[in-house]
Amino acid sequence: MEDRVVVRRVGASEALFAKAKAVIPGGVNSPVRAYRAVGGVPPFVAEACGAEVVDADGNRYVDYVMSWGALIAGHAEPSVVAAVQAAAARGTSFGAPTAGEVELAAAITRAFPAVERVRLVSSGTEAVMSALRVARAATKRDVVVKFDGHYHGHSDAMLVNAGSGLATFGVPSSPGVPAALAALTVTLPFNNRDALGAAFRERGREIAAVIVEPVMGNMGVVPAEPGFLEAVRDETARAGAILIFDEVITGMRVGPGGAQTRFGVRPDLSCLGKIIGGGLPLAAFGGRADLMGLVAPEGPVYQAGTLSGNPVAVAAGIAMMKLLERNGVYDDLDRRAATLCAGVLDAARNAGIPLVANRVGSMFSFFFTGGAVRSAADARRADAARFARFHAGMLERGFWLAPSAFEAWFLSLAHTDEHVARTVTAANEVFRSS
Ligand code: KE4
Repeated sequence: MEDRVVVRRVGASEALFAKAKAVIPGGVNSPVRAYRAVGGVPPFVAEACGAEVVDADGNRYVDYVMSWGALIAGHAEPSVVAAVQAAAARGTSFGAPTAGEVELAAAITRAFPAVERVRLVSSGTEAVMSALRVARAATKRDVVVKFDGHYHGHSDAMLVNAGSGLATFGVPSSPGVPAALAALTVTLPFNNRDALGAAFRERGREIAAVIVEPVMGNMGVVPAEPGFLEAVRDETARAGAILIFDEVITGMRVGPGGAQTRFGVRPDLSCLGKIIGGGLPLAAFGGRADLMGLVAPEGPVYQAGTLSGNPVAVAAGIAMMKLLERNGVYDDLDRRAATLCAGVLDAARNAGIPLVANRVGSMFSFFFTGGAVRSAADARRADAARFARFHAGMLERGFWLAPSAFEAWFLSLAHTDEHVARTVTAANEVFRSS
């Protein structure tokens, strides 16, 4: 079978990128979008519908980024668009409480039993920053623990790399983060119960919180090993530290109640985002009523936001949560994701290319490596150059993948069996030609 000759026009995106770089740092409003990890000019999106995006040159792609996981129902989902249009026509922001915020907060507490009360914010970063502040206030401790490769937004306390030893304090991973602040963040290897135990033996009484992506999605997908989340839960409970699940990706992605429901581990606080905002700027932090009672104006922990609970974003979130209450939604997503992963793995095996897939529900990623990927260190050993070639080949064939080996693929309810079959066929062509 001859490979299809693909000629992708890029002139409009190239011109837009040149203009953008004159007025926006790197030409983008979030770094990963600049395609620096894979090379080439980032296509500028003109529009999207369902599972497909169209770029400024008119090229059409099947989308597996789906706004970094937010669009589990697909682009421009009709009920979400209608809700947004109706809300906007009633006014776009009031800076005052609205009935919609109460409805969305109630829907979130129904979906996540550990979230007894919730505060709506505008980004995952803001949700994490606020949850950490609550945990530090509640425990009167300063040290927070995160895991290597886990990403929790760009607040200073979270832009920290591992220190020299496993349980030593961190070093800034970005200029502008004070060393004194980074020193309050301990970074541990994920899925390593020995390192976890050592950190709590050495510093347990200083630890305010452990924050974890219950399924790591920011080094590619790396699930927690069986028993690891339970071990984190036990260590934090024993030390009087707060367990924070960062479910900005996994919340409503890996099941109707997120990872905490899927895996049966109850965090003290949860951070949510992406899906619960239906693709608009909305996120949330919530959890135990006693902890959330510390949040102003009820308690002394200050947290605020001009656009928090924005009525247009809330309308999108309500429509999305209603849509995900439909029966069988997750079974379809999981089945299609499993079919896609199996097909791509078969194609790689037939081409003699070492490839590993990690998947939880409809979030998954492929690593160009022969061995298991159980940690960020394992993920870093994968062949990123080969991923970049794969990314370019798929883009040329009309498939929109995250421009980094360290991101997840996301399926949506708008992806069909035909989209999946075409994706496997394209992967087969790319593997055979690279
Ligand atoms: P935002 O501030 O970007 O809304 O959320 C930060 C965040 C928090 N927690 C987790 C687990 C996250 O994955 C994120 C953001 N995810 C990235 C993609 N992996 C957003 C994409 C980007 O940074 O452009």
